[in-house]
Amino acid sequence: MVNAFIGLGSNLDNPKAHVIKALEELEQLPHSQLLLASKLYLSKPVGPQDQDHFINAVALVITELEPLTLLDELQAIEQRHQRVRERHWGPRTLDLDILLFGDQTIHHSRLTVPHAELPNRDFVIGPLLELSPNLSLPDGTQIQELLQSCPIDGLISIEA
Ligand code: ROI
Repeated sequence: MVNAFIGLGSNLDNPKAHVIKALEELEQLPHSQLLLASKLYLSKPVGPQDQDHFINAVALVITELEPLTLLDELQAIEQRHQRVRERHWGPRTLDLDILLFGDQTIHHSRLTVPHAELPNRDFVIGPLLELSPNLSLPDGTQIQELLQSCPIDGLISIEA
């Protein structure tokens, strides 16, 4: 059994509803249990600025699935949300990212863990710290330390 942190994000078609529904779908993952879900956060878009703010959250799942099987399951959930990706770093109905998979480092054509952008994204670091203030990356970096190079900027926790 491995603890996996999963990032959720949406900025299209009632983003809050997409994220809440996705959290419910994470509860149904096979051979897995949803342990914790962060609050929902309103965040400024990273990438092109001519798009709406995002709703972001992070979930902690304990799973028996292999990382690529978990990825398949997450992509199936994205598909059910009719994920559209019109342009690189553009708006999306639902993004589900494996941020951390236990203390594993994974370099695969389909999957990089820890998520390559984790250290640069306050909308991931904030909810991770909410769920697990003493969390560290496989290389030993404390998530707390990431705030020095990636301060929280305009991340607002909202009522679900
Ligand atoms: N920006 C924010 N704030 N939240 C996201 O989830 C998010 N996801 C993305 C891009 C387009 C890079 N920007 C984002 O994929």
